[in-house]
Amino acid sequence: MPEGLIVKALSGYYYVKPLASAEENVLQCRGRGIFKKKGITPLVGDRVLYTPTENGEGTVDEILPRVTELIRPPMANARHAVLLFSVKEPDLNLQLLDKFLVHIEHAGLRPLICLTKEDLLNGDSHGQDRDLTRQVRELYEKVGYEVIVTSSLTGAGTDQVKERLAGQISVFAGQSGVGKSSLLNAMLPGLSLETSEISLKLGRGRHTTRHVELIELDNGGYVADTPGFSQLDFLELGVEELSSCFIEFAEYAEQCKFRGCSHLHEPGCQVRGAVEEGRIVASRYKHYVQFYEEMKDKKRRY
Ligand SMILES: Nc1nc2c(ncn2[C@@H]2O[C@H](COP(=O)(O)OP(=O)(O)OP(=O)(O)O)[C@@H](O)[C@H]2O)c(=O)[nH]1
Ligand SMILES: [Mg+2]
Ligand SMILES: [Zn+2]
Repeated sequence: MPEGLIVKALSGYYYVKPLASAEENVLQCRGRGIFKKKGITPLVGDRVLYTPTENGEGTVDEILPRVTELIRPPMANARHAVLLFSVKEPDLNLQLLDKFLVHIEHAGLRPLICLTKEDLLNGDSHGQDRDLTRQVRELYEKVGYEVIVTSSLTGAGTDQVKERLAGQISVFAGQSGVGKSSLLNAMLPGLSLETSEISLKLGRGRHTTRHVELIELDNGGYVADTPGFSQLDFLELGVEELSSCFIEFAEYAEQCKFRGCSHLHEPGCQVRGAVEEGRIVASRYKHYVQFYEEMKDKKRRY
């Protein structure tokens, strides 16, 4: 049975790209009946074995083991998550950035942070926005993440992002209007994903990009452009797992006086000590506490 990659899932069909030869076209497939019975859903990003059928379509017969799995957007085998946040329009939202990072760490993907629309800083005569952008970049680099500042208009940083995506499946995530589709268009000449003005988006209250689809880059990478989400919740994440998703807490958490320290009130908490000494950034710790309370709240309600 030939092997393929699901690049799109829509209305009960899976679009499978044959992996044996680069020339073959994407094949429209149904999933085998047994999947439904067993409650298995093939996902975009799945490597599958398929059988071509007489009518020019095919069936997905087997799903190969997954390396990673995301619930929202529903996709498998993504290695990198590119988190896009615009320096302006919409304004940077660090709480949301930290929330994305928690989810990405939990799912086992490698985050890459992109601060988009760098060109908008040029109109900033006092340099305040530019300073803020620099501070944010330094903040997250200190935590241990890679940060790339980009502009789809000038092309700044776009090659650098593209290089990171070579040979792997990645997912683009970020609020509606931060420029996910625009950055992909800038990285791939000839691609023309639909984009739209933020004012239109807000007016319609919906996203321009509406389904998950893998886009093939010319360097062996595949990227899923996703509908931007502005809200995430923590249902699938246990509150006791939260602190390990703040990667810079680890070295201090090991030395907390109590095992299973929540880093909120316990005496001898080294994480809180590190915050006080400025070794852990205050905004990160503040968001940790907010998320912790949010999760506790939810538990009580459900
Ligand atoms: N100045 C400037 N504007 C940009 C840049 N990138 C995107 N935009 C504009 O920002 C708006 C939103 O861009 P999109 O690419 O549609 O944003 P998106 O993140 O794909 O949005 P959704 O698909 O709704 O999630 C459009 O008007 C773009 O022209 C940039 O680098 N600089
Ligand atoms: Mg889009
Ligand atoms: Zn602690």
